Amino acid sequence: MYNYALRENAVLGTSLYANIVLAGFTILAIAFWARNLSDPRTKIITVSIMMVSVVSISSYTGLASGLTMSVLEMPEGHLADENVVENVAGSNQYIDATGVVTMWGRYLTWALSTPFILLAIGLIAGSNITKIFTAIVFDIAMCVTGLAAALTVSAHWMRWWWYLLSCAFFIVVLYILLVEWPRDAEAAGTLDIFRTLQLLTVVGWLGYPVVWALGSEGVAFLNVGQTSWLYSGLDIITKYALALILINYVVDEPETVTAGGDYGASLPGVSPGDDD
Ligand code: RET
Repeated sequence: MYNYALRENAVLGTSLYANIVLAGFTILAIAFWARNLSDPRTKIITVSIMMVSVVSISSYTGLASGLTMSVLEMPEGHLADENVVENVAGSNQYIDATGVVTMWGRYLTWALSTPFILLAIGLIAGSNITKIFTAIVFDIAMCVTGLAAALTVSAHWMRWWWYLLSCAFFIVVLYILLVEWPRDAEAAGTLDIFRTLQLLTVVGWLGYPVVWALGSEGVAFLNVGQTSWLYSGLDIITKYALALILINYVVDEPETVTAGGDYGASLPGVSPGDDD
């Protein structure tokens, strides 16, 4: 796997190595920048956003070592077949030409990294545990059904049915990001930073289902290397850029994030223990 997918395909290889370097840099930058924070709420936001890069460096190491990618025999007529032949030129002794390289480790590790993004944004917005929990569980459901879409080989329609399910769960996450959390952030006084994080997240995250559909696992308009670079590019925006912007804010204005006595509540007058 490692031999033909990475050694023979520089585009694919660099899409992974670039992220290992950036994730490492982001972890160190966060540790350095946030070293003087003392408030527990700012610290949990910091650890949460640092975990995104911790998962990411492990995830990309898994892909780069060949551990979490496989060649799957797609259902009859999958359009990526040609691309695969092109990708394994010179080393096709390793592979059946109808197989498609599937980086299933990505979908698996998104289930572990994206919840931390939502936890950090939800806490910045001063939202309550109900909404944060809802966003996170539907996000995990989205990633796991995305994994199922990528790994299903029994029929094309089955792959796309998983894809649709995943999109349905994604809509719940988008609803919370677009409708619920802005109200909470306004009440908490963090609307300015929330708007920036919301824009990066909503626009960035919408790119993933588009790349899946156009990529080597969907209609195969893009080959494996192009698909992987697009995911890696989106990861750079939605993880590292977002983390650095968020930490910069938390370090500059820890008192806004602390949100006073209403800690975690989203409605005026509701006590934190009285979560609806
Ligand atoms: C899939 C395919 C099925 C339909 C949908 C998807 C959405 C994926 C998203 C991923 C976000 C990943 C991030 C990773 C950073 O670590 C699984 C591609 C809706 C939104 C932000």
